Amino acid sequence: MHALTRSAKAAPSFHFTVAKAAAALLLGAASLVPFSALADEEKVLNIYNWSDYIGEDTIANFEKETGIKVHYDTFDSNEIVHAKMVAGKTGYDIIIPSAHWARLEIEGGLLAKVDKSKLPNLKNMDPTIQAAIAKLDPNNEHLVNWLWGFTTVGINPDKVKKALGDLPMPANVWDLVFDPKYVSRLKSCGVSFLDTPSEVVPAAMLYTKKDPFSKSSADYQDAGRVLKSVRPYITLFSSSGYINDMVNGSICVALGWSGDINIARQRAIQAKNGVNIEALIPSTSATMFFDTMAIPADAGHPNNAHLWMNYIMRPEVHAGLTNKVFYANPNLASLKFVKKEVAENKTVFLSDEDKKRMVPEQAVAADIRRVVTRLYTQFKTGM
Ligand code: N2P
Repeated sequence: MHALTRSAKAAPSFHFTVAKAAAALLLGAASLVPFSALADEEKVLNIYNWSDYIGEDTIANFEKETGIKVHYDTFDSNEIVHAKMVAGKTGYDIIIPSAHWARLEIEGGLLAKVDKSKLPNLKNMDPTIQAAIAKLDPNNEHLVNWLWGFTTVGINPDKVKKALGDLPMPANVWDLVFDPKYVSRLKSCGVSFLDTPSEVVPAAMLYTKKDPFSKSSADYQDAGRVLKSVRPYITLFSSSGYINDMVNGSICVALGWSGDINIARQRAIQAKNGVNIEALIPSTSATMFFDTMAIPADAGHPNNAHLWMNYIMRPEVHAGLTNKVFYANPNLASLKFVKKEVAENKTVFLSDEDKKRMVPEQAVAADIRRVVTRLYTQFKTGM
């Protein structure tokens, strides 16, 4: 629905630009007019981002400064963005998929290369993170990191301890969501799983000590068994609403994303409702994601998209994202603008030691994506 609205809005600007280019050609002036001048864009920018994933005044400040009107839509899984990108004509100028999904879009020719001459603030980016993303986007030609984090378990420790009774907290936090011994007890206080195959299945793969992005379909069988064994105890599938469900106490355990769980924690603190929430760092392993800004190849406002990317990479703007949503940013120069309690939160900026145990998310080919989706659907529908 959103995409349709957006396409309809974006269409005139595209035709406008084409019409201008055609007029310039007719005048025989094309060779004299640089493309950037031809692409004198209407002051609009269409952004498609994850929900709960932006700073307090990130958009308002950009609009004020540039006079560009931002249209902002949200999603809560890579699968949704990818399906829209494959269908084409999304109408978006900036999308923010995880790098491993963006990789598939790069391979499909669906993303434009960034013009680095328009992105001087790239100098602020952490070379280690740039290098990690370059494994999926050689030379960082298409993607600019927005934020990064990891998939993990969030708990309400008071409710969890009460529900577990005589069973002590497990050493491996993943037992709380993948071992029926624990999950069956936690059902009474509410257990939530992310509603997305590409996050839940790799977590279950790690639990069975398999490569979470294995290319061999046989490797997925154990994960399927684990998921099936806990299905009766899951009370909610959610990739965004679970934040508030943690805050209001209707779930006590979530397989979720690090920052989202910290957002829930912050909201409960602000609400002073007596609900404690903790993001856990698995002592075993977890998948780690890099969500990245990218410009669809058919974007109607690529200049505005570059202005946005460069704006985000300003130290205080990037810090503003982290301060609000508790995901780490890749901007070394921003760290002095990150609030002390956020900078010191080890579930936001992981220690090097914790980071070493995490597995960066990888792109998998279509046949494996089908295996993952089938397995997840069977799990969710209880087949
Ligand atoms: C934002 C969740 C983004 C993390 N709510 C998943 N890439």
